[in-house]
Amino acid sequence: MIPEEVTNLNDRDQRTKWFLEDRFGLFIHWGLYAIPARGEWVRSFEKISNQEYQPYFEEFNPTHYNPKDWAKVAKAAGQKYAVLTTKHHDGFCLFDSQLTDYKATNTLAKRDLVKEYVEAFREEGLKVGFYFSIIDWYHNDYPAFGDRQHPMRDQSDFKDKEIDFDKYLDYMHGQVKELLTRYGKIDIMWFDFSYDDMTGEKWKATELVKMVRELQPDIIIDNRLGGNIKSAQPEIYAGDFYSPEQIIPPQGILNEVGEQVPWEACITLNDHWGYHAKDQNYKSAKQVIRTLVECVSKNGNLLLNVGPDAKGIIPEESIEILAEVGKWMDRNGESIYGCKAADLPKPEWGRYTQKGNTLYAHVYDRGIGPIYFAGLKDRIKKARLLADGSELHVFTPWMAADYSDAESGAFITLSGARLPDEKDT
Ligand code: JFZ
Repeated sequence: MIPEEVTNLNDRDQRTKWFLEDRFGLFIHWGLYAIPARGEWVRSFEKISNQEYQPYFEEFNPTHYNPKDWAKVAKAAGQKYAVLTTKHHDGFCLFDSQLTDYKATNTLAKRDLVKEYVEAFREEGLKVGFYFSIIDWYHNDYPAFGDRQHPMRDQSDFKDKEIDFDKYLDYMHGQVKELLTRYGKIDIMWFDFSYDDMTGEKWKATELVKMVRELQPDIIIDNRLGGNIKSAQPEIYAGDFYSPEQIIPPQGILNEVGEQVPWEACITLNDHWGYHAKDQNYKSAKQVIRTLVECVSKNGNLLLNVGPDAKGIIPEESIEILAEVGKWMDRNGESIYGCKAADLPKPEWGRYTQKGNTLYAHVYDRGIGPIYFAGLKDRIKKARLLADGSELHVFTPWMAADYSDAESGAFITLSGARLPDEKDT
């Protein structure tokens, strides 16, 4: 019998099955902060008071918001799910919450932007996730951060103020209930985030997660409510997947008894989550593809971020990168979807992913041609170039006995194959 307050890992395996097959999703950071255009932390970093932030609320008017376009971009990139910031740390709600006036409905947008997002992405056949900040710089009963280098909000908003944190928790739980009752089936709940002693039961996390599971039995939840997802008996609020940020865990994620923990790396395309007008430090499509391959080669997912601008448009640079990634996915997606780590050491020339008996070799360093497959002598039935299905020659050189591990290895020759230019792959 598994105690009620502990995650049943078999249930978690069931819940995360689709997620670990889909492998690639779109993260969308969008809110009032798109107007100052210096990233979603601008309020905190620049110590902007509620009053000084207010004009952004008053002018917010995303005339070009058309989530059908976003969904098409994601779909063409080969992404299978998306996660949208329904509320970020600044407290502004893209949805029509009945618990606050600080919401899109009361801006010039005059409507529930989350609803349109859900409908558009569903229509393209993508799974739908909600990012929801448990930190709230706007709510009167949310505590200030103390003397941090980056205070969560301007301390002047707080002078001599008593807060009633339970009131905030009611509000926060109430909004989660709204999000999970009004938009049909929701696939991912992405809470963000616990810090210091603000973690776990401080959020009444057991109660919160029980409600979430009651409302959406199949939903998967990230690990940012706290708890220890790597425990052999994780708290029920420890979540279904680990959420490394801007890094790829070098060995994937195992729990303390050596079992795989589902994980998803979230990564920005430039150096900000929210729209930043001047940040041009974009990753190339090639880097993104390699990042995705690396995640899958370590049993993880990639949630790749875009930050639409104040009009609701995804930056052109991001769209171009995603389109390029999509071209690769179109021919090579088979080596991503439903794939996992191979039970072989990482090869010198690149990475492996694997699905059943099929091994996918992602070759980054072609050397002079023949690629060596350690340990696979007599185990390779045939070899094909995934991009065009053409035949590749498998061989063991006649002087194989001269190589130290020649007994166990095989070569596949790439000469004659129609390969992309090496600098593009
Ligand atoms: C959080 C947010 O603050 C950020 O704006 C963005 O939404 C990102 C996806 O998530 O950033 C974090 C959260 C947690 C840690 C670091 C950055 N952490 O625990 O180290």
